[in-house]
Formats: sequence, C-alpha cells, structure tokens
Amino acid sequence: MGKSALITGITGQDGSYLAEFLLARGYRVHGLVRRRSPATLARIAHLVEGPERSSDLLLHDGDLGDPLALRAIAERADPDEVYHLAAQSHVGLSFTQPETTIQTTGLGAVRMLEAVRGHRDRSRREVRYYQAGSSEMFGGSPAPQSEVTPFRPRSPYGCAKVLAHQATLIAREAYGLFACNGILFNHESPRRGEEFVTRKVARAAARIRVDPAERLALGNLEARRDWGYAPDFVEAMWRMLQQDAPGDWVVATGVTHSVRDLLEVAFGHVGLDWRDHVDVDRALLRPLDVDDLCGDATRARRELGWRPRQRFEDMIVEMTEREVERAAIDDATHGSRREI
Ligand code: NAP
Ligand code: F7E
Repeated sequence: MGKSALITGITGQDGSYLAEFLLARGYRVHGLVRRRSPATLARIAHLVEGPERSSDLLLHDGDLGDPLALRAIAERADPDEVYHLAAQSHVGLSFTQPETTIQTTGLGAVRMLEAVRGHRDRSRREVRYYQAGSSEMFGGSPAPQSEVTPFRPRSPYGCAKVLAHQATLIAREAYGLFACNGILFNHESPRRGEEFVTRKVARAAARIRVDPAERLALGNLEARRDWGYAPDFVEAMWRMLQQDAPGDWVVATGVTHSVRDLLEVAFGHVGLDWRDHVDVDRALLRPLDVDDLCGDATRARRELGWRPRQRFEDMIVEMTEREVERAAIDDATHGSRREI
C-alpha cells in the first residue's frame, strides 16, 4: 500500500502543485474543499476530470470554521501525512478583515491540529503534520531571516501565522505529534491568485502589450521580496515530512528583488517600458508593509537536501508568457478583456 496524504487548501496555488507532486509519487491524496459559489476547482480540474484525472484523488467538503467537519475528514481520510495549507492568505486583505484572518489562518490551524492529534490518538498510528508558515511572521526583523530570527509580524496575517506556528510547536512538544513548521518566503507561478503582485504585474504587461491605453495601478514599489517558484517550494514541504525527526525550516531562494525589478522583467519581456503604463495608487498602500524579506535557507539545504531550481527572471517570464496566452484566449472568447 502506498502512503496517503490529506491536503487542506488543495484548490489553492500550492495545494494544486502538491497534489500533482504526491500523486506522481504514488500517494492517495485527500483534499479538503470548501463550498463556494462559483466552484473553485479550476486549478485541479485536470486531476478531477479529463484524460489526466486520478482515481487516487478524493475530495471532501469541509471548512476550517467547522471543527466537527475537520475531525470527520481526518477520520475518513486516515492519512499518513497532513499538509495544512488552507488559509486566508492575502496580507493586504488581512488589514480590512483582521478577525476573519485570525479565525481562518490562526484558529483554523489550531482546529486542524486538534483534529489530527485526536485521530492519531484514536487510531494509534503516526500522522505527520505540516504547517504552512510564512516569512510574513518575521515582519520588521532585518534581512536575512533564518530559523533563529525573531518574529515581529506587521500584519494581522503575520500574527495569525505566528499563532499557528506556536500551536504547531506546542503540539510537537506537549503531545509528541510529528509536526513541522515550514517558514516559506514568497513563491509564485502561473497559478498564483490574481490579487498578488507578481500575477497582477504579469497579467497587466500581457494586456497592455495588446492595448497600450490600459493602465496598471500599484501600491508600494519599493518593497523587496525573496520570490521563489511554487513547484520548487512544495517539494520542500514533502521533504520535511520525510525526515527522521520533526523540525522548523526556512525555505527561500536567498535572492531579493523590488517590485520595480519585477516590473522591469515583466514589461521588458513584452517590449514595454513600465514607467509609461504604471500609476501609484495610494489606496493600494498597506497601513503597514514589510520592507525587505530575504531568506537564509542554509538549514533546509543542509538537512533536507533542498535547493531552488527556477530563477526569478525565468519565473516572471513564464508567468508573463502564460498571461499573453490567456489574454489571447480572453480576446477570442469574449471579444474584450476583463478589468485589470
Ligand atoms: P492560496 O492560493 O490563497 O490558497 C488558499 C487555500 O485555502 C485555497 O484552497 C482556499 O480555498 C483555502 N481556504 C481558505 N479559507 C478556507 C476555509 N475557511 N476553509 C477551507 N479552506 C479554505 O494560497 P497559497 O499561495 O497556495 O498558499 C498556501 C499556504 O501557504 C497558505 O496557508 C499561505 O498562507 C501559505 N504561504 C504562502 C506563501 C506564498 O508565497 N504563496 C508563502 C508563505 C506561506 P478556495 O479555493 O475555496 O478559496
Ligand atoms: O505583495 C507590494 C505589497 O500581496 C508583495 C502571500 O503569499 O507572501 C505573500 O504575501 C509586495 C508587498 O505578497 C501591490 O505591498 C505593491 O510589499 O504579492 P503580495 P505578500 O504580501 O508578500 C507571503 C510570504 C505570504 O505568506 C502571503 O500568504 O508587493 N505591492 N503594489 C502590491 N501587492 C499587491 N498584492 N497588490 C498591489 O497592487
């Protein structure tokens, strides 16, 4: 029998890549999916139906707000490994919806841990747990950030992730749960949500190439991020749960770029000068932002044997190319494109 895994957040960017990664390694994959209208299965649609569909993928309805449902799903899936990825993951939104963010991203993780620990105790077999931590937890701590850097979150999202991180440590130390914290720096892909800055810029560059009258509105152009590639990063999650002992690991590329650098690459790729097409909109500035994130992933390299493969420039070009294709499909289907 192969291993089985439960992924919360399977419909998100990372969940979709992780599902593909685990299915390719012979896992039976269970995914937690919340009911939303319209349905949000786009990123895993190819695994659910069509020629690539997998009979080893099983979806379960549930929501992080419902502890009974989480408990029932842990029982039904009976997984060897749990990857807890579901969260309200938008930092900017967490300022306008702090309570929802703390509920979903913070307490949701506490509920998931309790469901997994209860199942482990009842079934008397080991379950390994991964918590999707974030570089946002470092907030105001100067770069480079590693596992020993103090957490100084500067957003409700960062606070919620610190709560989830500490709850994971407590489950490990108090109850002996094999529970790992990944502290992942930004990671992107063509499947990134449209509201995050890399996808927003890639999409705008592709559309403005076709219609130079369109404008792109952005907030803070000076922020620096350590942007990696999501398919590389989900492999690090898996490697954590294959170790002999649980631990906490920073996953990052160690290279930092500004939003301006991002604009140079994406607009440059389609032959445009971004300065002619971008407006700074003060409404898009966050009440507090994190200036500079750059991770030191020495421990992950040494202990997990993990290293990033994709370079920032190549990733942004891939994302922009994908948006060029999407813009062409939008044009052909609708005759006009949607708003940026
Ligand atoms: P994402 O694309 O925003 O996906 C979030 C997932 O959580 C979606 O599947 C979403 O479902 C699900 N979800 C949200 N609220 C839920 C609820 N109440 N009940 C059940 N499911 C819920 O995020 P991502 O980029 O893949 O990131 C995965 C995880 O890593 C998140 O925890 C994020 O905070 C963390 N993280 C991300 C990064 C990054 O750069 N990507 C870096 C560090 C940490 P719907 O599809 O229905 O919305
Ligand atoms: O912003 C600036 C913004 O929203 C990056 C999440 O996956 O990574 C992500 O959080 C920077 C910030 O990502 C716009 O102010 C400027 O300084 O793409 P982002 P994030 O906030 O770093 C961490 C590690 C996570 O854990 C999160 O889940 O770009 N910025 N103008 C903008 N950002 C957005 N979204 N939109 C703008 O118009």
